[in-house]
Amino acid sequence: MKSFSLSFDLCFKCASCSGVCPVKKRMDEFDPRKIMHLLHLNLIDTSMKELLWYCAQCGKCIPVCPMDVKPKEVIRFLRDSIIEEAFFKSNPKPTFIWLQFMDCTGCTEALLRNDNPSIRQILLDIINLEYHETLMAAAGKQAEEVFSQAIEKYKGKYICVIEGAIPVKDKGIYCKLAGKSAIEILKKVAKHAKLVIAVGTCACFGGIPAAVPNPTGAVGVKDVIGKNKLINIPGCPPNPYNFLATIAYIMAFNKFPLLDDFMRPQFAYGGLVHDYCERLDYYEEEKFAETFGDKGHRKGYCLYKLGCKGIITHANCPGIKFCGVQSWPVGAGHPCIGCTEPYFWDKMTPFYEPVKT
Ligand code: FSX
Ligand code: SF4
Ligand code: F3S
Repeated sequence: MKSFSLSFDLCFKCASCSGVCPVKKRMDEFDPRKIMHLLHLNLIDTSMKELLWYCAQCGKCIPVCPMDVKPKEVIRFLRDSIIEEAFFKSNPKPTFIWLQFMDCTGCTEALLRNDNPSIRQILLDIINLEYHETLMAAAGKQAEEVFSQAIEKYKGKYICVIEGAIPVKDKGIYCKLAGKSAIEILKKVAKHAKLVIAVGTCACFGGIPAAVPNPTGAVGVKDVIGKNKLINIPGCPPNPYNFLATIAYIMAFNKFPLLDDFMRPQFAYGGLVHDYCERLDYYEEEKFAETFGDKGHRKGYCLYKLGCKGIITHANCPGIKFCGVQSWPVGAGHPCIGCTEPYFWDKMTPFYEPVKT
């Protein structure tokens, strides 16, 4: 905290940061200059703390600050401190029941690779994970017993996480566990949950299993249980940071974050990938990579002509990046394929052709 006190103390409120901030352009109440000012005055209240979640961490504020304050880092530090307190001081720990239906397990794989907190900290210090088919040792009858007992013991108190789509065609026969359809299981577990989180675009909107011609009638969680107590965290796979930041928000402020029309937390999915992208200047200068491996591609030019869908995709990938590797699809040289949007497999294809704007 000390080194950051020094940096925000230097702010003389020139508002250069607020002038370039893409989040401020979208929502006036998010104002980095004001946050630095209130910090200086030691006047950060709860509503200001909630606003910290909205910083997309794009870093556009850093080069424009004449005093080298780095508002992005100050905000990240404050937000991480609130998250840490919410996670490590919660007693009892929140209980999770995690189910997988039609999926590739990439959502779980992404969470396993999270850093800060690591999966070890998540499992041992932060949550009480009662049931997760990929992570638990139990199988068969033993697993079924654990599942039923967990629902009974934590009735009305557990958080249910759903990964993967639910096939509803032909009475749901295309995905069954222990003789029961995914539809039946989802309805039962959601009924007694205090909150349902759909992780991954498959669970949110049907994702890849729902791609045309959708032979199994795959849908997302909302189409089976409705919107009540549901939050969607899409992405294929989703960024584990957005999943954990949503849980931390609920624990810290005892309410849901604001959601958009697709039940996605606005703090994570309110802005466009394009607006936060580090290649935006090249887009505006019309400097494009024309083919993979050409001079423009090697120089890090904009990937629009290679099919990038960042212009129509809502997500915070450029700033938050993934799992401690400090990279993301465009950062690694690949166009965004729009994986956080409903029906991306149909709507965003052909993936390697420019989107019509
Ligand atoms: Fe779907 Fe999750 Fe894509 Fe895979 O399990 S969101 S196919 S990365 O991982 O459900
Ligand atoms: Fe936008 Fe994609 Fe170009 Fe980035 S690479 S500026 S997201 S079109
Ligand atoms: Fe997905 Fe595009 Fe982010 S492909 S991971 S939304 S950059």
